[in-house]
Amino acid sequence: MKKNDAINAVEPCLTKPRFEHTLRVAETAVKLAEVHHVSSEKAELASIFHDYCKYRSLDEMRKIIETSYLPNDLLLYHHELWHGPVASIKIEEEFGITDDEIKSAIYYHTTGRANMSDLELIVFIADYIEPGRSFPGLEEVRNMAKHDLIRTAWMISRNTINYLMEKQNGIYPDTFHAYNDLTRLLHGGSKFEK
Ligand code: DGI
Ligand code: FE
Ligand code: FE
Repeated sequence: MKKNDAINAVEPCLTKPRFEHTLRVAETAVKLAEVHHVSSEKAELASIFHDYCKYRSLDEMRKIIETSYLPNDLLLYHHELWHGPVASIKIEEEFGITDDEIKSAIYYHTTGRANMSDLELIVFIADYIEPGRSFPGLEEVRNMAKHDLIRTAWMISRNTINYLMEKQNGIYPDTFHAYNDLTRLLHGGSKFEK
């Protein structure tokens, strides 16, 4: 699917600020893809669709989770976690996007998971560091993204878990799996367990 067709498909489904966020994520992801030698076409398409289902009704998303291969345990957690997995299904159904790398970068953009591909890392990171975001500590994460995708994703995972715990929110298992896996990659298995 061409970039402009994707943008035109997504725009009517999003609010203006969310659409602008989407364009900034795509731009950020393309830059990261170039630096880290990942397909910038895939990074761009995955980013354009990453929040495609953000405003689907909860009933529609619930039904899709119940009747597709998506794991039902998503329903036990905050509905904020549903839009990525649901979008990975919808883009295939509606636009014939079957590329598993693109689909899983969209699927896991909110939580991450263990064993993330470079494309998954890039969309996960771009969503967090795009230039419209601003909060303490973000500059450090932005600078790291130019050099080290693993360390950057680890910082994001750590920040997200800290934030969720502070708010006394539930934490989806993949969010922890991402953090643990990235910690092992950074520090090695044995050290991690000490
Ligand atoms: O869709 P965006 O707003 O661009 O960003 P996103 O899809 O990364 O995340 C949406 C929210 O989901 C964000 O506030 C953090 C939250 N989140 C991430 N992991 C978890 C989570 N919320 C819960 N309850 N549990 C998680 O594991
Ligand atoms: Fe999102
Ligand atoms: Fe987003």
